[in-house]
Amino acid sequence: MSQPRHPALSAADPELAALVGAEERLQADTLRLIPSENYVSAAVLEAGGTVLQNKYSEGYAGRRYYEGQQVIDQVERLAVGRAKAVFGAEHANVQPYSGSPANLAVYLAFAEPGDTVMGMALPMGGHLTHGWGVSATGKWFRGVQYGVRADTGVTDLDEVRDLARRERPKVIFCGGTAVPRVIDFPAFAEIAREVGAVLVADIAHIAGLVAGGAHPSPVGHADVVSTTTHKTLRGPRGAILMAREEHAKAVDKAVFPGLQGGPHNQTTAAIAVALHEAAQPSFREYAHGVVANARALAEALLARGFDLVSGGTDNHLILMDLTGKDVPGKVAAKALDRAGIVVNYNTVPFDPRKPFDPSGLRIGTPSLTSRGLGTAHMPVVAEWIDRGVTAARAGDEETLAKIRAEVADLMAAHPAPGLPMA
Ligand code: DSN
Repeated sequence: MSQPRHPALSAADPELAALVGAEERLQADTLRLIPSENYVSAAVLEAGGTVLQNKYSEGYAGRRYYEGQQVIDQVERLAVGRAKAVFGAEHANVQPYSGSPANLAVYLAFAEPGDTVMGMALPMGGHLTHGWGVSATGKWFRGVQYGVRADTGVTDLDEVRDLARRERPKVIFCGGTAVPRVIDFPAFAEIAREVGAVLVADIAHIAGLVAGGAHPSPVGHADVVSTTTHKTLRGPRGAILMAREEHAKAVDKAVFPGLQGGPHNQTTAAIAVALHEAAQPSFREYAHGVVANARALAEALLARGFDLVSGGTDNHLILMDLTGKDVPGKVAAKALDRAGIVVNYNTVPFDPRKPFDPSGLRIGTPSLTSRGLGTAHMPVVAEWIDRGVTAARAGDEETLAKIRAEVADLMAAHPAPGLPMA
């Protein structure tokens, strides 16, 4: 009998081991199009499962509140040094537990409760933590929100400037979770400078593209750069805050002791590994491949009569408006899931439907590019989506099952990093 993939776990807790195995099979067999997800390498997985997790290390390298930091200090210094090198940043903090705490730390560093803050509205493609009402950031601060133009689907920088002049926010966020176009960091920086605001570039979605030179960098334009590490950057679930040197102390104090306790050292190690991978020439190819695939997929979808917000994409993400297809986003997303194609149902700008039952689908190419799929595969992916959406409208489960088998065949030919081979 062959050795189980997780022998200790299988022996100690077969129930949980079976669930991990089931998730591995699901990730191996399906076409994962959620733009904020990816496959990490086996090396990143290993680093994240090490005994580094046994160690407490509140504080920063050389200034800890716990002894026994001979190794952890080196791990954190390595991760910080690599973050600074990959992004060209003056300062980096690798301790935020994830994107939301990282952004909360930014508020703690640069604003007082009740201050005005500005960000892109969530239904327009922003993020909860950019001052949206249901988030602590919209409850504890006065969030004013910009959007996109109805005619172009692109961020309206005139609106941003007018709003900033009128509202005088302390902090301006740019970036988001459903932004298919290049973010104009120099333009945002000019607006922030004019009104005396701190500019925060949230590059969680595009960090890997920035690292690989496939999207312009905010470094040198934004005062603070916030990113998660597990999306296009292909690292573990975590986050990094980067800043100009003048803001280094404020950012560090806000993360610890302002917001968090001990850093998750096993995650710091895995971030260091991911950054090492991101510094390799092959990662540049990966980042450009993600964008090339997204463009090819957008073109193939447009050719099939799909309506895409902003008319296409410049990055890893495509926002599909299904209004003209006469099928709600959620119905389509659930049908595609049954067909082995994993997507988000998502609001589109000015969506007449509710967020939990919106008009759109959000898809992206980071994961499929990690599996080695290229532009030649994108017409096939578009065809599956088209057939899946049509089947969703018709309630045609037979077609969904056929697509699922076709997807599984292609996935078997393109094993995912970090997962067992079939
Ligand atoms: N949940 C992330 C996403 O899917 O875009 C944002 O936090």
